[in-house]
Amino acid sequence: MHETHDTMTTSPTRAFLVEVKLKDELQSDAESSLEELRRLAETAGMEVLAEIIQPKETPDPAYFIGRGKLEELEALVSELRVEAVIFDNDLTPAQTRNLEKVLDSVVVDRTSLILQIFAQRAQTNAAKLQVDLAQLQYALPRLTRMWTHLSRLGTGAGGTAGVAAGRAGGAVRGPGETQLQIDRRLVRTQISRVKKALQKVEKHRRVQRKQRQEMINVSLVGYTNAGKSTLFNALTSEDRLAEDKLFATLDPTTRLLDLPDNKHVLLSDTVGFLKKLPHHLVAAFKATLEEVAEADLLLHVVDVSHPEAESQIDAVDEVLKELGAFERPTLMLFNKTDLLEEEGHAQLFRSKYPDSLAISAQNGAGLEALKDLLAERFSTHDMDMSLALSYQDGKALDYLYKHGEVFDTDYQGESIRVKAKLPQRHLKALERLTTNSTLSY
Ligand SMILES: Nc1nc2c(ncn2[C@@H]2O[C@H](COP(=O)(O)OP(=O)(O)OP(=O)(O)O)[C@@H](O)[C@H]2O)c(=O)[nH]1
Ligand SMILES: [Mg+2]
Repeated sequence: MHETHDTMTTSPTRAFLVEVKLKDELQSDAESSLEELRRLAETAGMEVLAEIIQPKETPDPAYFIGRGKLEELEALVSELRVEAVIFDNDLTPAQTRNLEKVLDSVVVDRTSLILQIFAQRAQTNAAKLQVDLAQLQYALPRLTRMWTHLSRLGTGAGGTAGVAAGRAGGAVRGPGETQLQIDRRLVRTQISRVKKALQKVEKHRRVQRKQRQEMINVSLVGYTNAGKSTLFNALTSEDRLAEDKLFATLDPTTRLLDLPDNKHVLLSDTVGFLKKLPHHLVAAFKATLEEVAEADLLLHVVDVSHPEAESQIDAVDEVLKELGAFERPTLMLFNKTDLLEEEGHAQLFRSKYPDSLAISAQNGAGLEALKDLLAERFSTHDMDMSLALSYQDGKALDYLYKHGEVFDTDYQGESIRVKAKLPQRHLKALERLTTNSTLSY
């Protein structure tokens, strides 16, 4: 008995992948999207037995896939003893249910697969809360649609699909509707509870970030599996989880990075991005990705050996836009150059992005050049200035001593003449402290 249980939990779910290539989609895009779905399924711990692509003008309203193809699929699913059929396309709850009935298997779409992986991988309280929020928000409209669907069938919905089927329903305020209202209220209450808990986490992070604001902040961003954590480890001698799986990293981590000339910056490793990343998930992760929106510099890591490198860059840019971080200064890092057969390949990418470097996080190529570049970039951040400082703004002088270099002070009647140098990122704070003084650069 015990043994059976063990095998059941350790043997991976037997999965079958399906992609419906709609009329505007290129065959090559469909193929690479399916390949990514395979990696997602494997990341979720499944074993992918087979896959099919069906070209189809428009989706079938009831099953998404065409009826003929569905019959084929049904035979394969039973022959291969498939436990989960995964669609690369987003399915409506009704389509999911219809398919499950015909195929006698669990049916999952891309969005819920991604949510599932995030749920499996969330380690910290913050990540768990964010995934919870995304899952609840994903569920809420589905409850509504399920109700619409069931009420149209004239059954009293029992909250979960299929329950209470056959009961007389369809009344404006029938028992089914009440149940649905209860379900929705429960989900909404849970959403606001999770949001409150998240606000606390955010507050804590904000305090941490404030402490870090005195430093230069650099964030690693990029497509999942591009090599961000490997680079983070190589640069900071950290031992972060880096593995050949999608979404190895969910929580941002920040470490001090030593640069030449005794300079230091803070480096953050963040969650990887993906094409068609569920909107709820991006929204939920916005809080922990504030480092990205506020970074002094983004290091956009690209797996330049990947055939889809170009479109992965675009996908990352899309998410950055959604996070309000697209306008941040960005250095492109073309990684995994050790895997390239032709050197010219990385050069081609570099010529498109002048602000870029070719590196290999694995064998260390280009990392010294990267550190030099960062040191150089941030050394030009100091601003020379002279001030006629009013005595009321005495705090500004303390601030200059603390964060910059004061060359000269001359105490005069009404004010103090000060010559100083201050890193650019402190200028705003200084300006707030010098409302009664004259500041010139
Ligand atoms: N050959 C080669 N492999 C690399 C290089 N950098 C990273 N890898 C490999 O690529 C895989 C993904 O690396 P990670 O560092 O986990 O990637 P990531 O961008 O942090 O991924 P997520 O956290 O999932 O978004 C691992 O198997 C690494 O060993 C490189 O320069 N060359
Ligand atoms: Mg990572």
